[in-house]
Amino acid sequence: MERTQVAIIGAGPAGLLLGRMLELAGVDAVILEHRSRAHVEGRIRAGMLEHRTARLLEELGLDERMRREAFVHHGFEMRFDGTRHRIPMAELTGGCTAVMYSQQEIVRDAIEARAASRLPLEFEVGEVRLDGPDTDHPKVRYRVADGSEQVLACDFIAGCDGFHGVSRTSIPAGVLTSYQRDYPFAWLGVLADVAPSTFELIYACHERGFALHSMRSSEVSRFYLQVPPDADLADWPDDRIWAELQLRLGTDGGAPLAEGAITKKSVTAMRSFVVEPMRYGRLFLAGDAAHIVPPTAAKGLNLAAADVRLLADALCTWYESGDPTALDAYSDDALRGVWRAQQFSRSMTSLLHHDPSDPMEWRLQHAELKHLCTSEAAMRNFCENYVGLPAVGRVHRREPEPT
Ligand code: RFL
Ligand code: PHB
Repeated sequence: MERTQVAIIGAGPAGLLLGRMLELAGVDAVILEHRSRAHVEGRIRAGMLEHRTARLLEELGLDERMRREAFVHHGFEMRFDGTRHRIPMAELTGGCTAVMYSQQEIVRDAIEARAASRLPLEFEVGEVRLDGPDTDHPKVRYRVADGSEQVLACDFIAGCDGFHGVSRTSIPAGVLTSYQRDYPFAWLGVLADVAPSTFELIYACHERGFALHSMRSSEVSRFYLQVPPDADLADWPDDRIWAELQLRLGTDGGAPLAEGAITKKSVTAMRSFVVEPMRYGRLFLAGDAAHIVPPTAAKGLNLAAADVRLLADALCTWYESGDPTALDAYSDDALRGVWRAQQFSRSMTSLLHHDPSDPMEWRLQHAELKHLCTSEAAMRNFCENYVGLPAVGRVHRREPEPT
């Protein structure tokens, strides 16, 4: 049987950033991931980092490529009724910016750093099972490539294995309360080999549905289109996607979007989901394992980073002093930020998406959009939520070895 201090399930952003924080504090951890490294590094997901998430990457020394390659945005644009409205986010929030650096790049940088530190990160493990998470001696059982079973004894388990992982579902029925809302929309996400037609993000509320123009680099654009939840990619050939983007993102007299080869398409369901508490004995849930937000406000990845910052602080405090207070407070502390982000993500989703079965909602959305784009107080309130909460939790550092 192997032993470690913290067994981390999942090598997404939550698991990898937690691993890095524990490394800096000198706490041992093993990360177990059931997919291959190529799969994890190639998964296209979120693209916008809040100020606090970008700062965390700096504190963790994972910012070298981000500093060179990311775009820093000071504002964004809202489009409706054929008109454009710039929201000067940084000006309204005391300088908070949004950093465009994709989740995939963060994952690559964190995996590379862990490999350089020669710390355990096992890919393609099978049949992960949690054994006694409510006892003082939890274990994780899993299968490795040759089919043999491994047992990892640990002090704590961090369930960072996303919405479909085993951690949350290992908790006995009745322990957790879950809250869920599904939306009558989905997002068709597209990557295209074309220079962005905008420097800042464009959010469009159109009667044919929401659209977003984002970007990944000076050569790659990212677009999203609201589609029905049962949308089939086969019904979305490239020319239909471009025609729809031109319509929804178009403005009166504005230049059309530059078009290019579409290299990836996928449909993502939209859901709000939270479980409480984010703990069961010595198992702590973090990131998508505990909560899902609809993607409109780009909070999913940022919440995952905020959770593990708190969790790492609490675990390191326990290892340094034996004090369990922060571990006991973890779930409540994390959930405060989660519910704040849930509320804003739902409200931004309702503001910008079009439900054709509800004409009254359409008029209400327009009243709110016009208010948002003309009242400084409304803009400031929106931006305060959009840029996210301040970081909570300390990044611990191992005492330097005496020389
Ligand atoms: P992740 O990224 O899902 O990572 C979990 C990891 O755990 C692994 N895993 C297991 N490992 C071992 N044993 C098991 N039994 C396991 N089961 C699962 C998985 O392979 C994976 O590597 O969760 P994490 O770390 O909490 O990070 C959260 C973010 O990934 C997520 O919130 C965002 O990506 C959400 N999201 C988006 N957020 C945004 O802010 N903006 C976006 O545009 C955006 N687009 C998206 C998204 C999520 C998507 N998913 C989940 C389908 C687009 C998609 C398609
Ligand atoms: C993205 O680039 O993936 C993105 C950006 C901003 C959002 C949502 C998604 O609000």
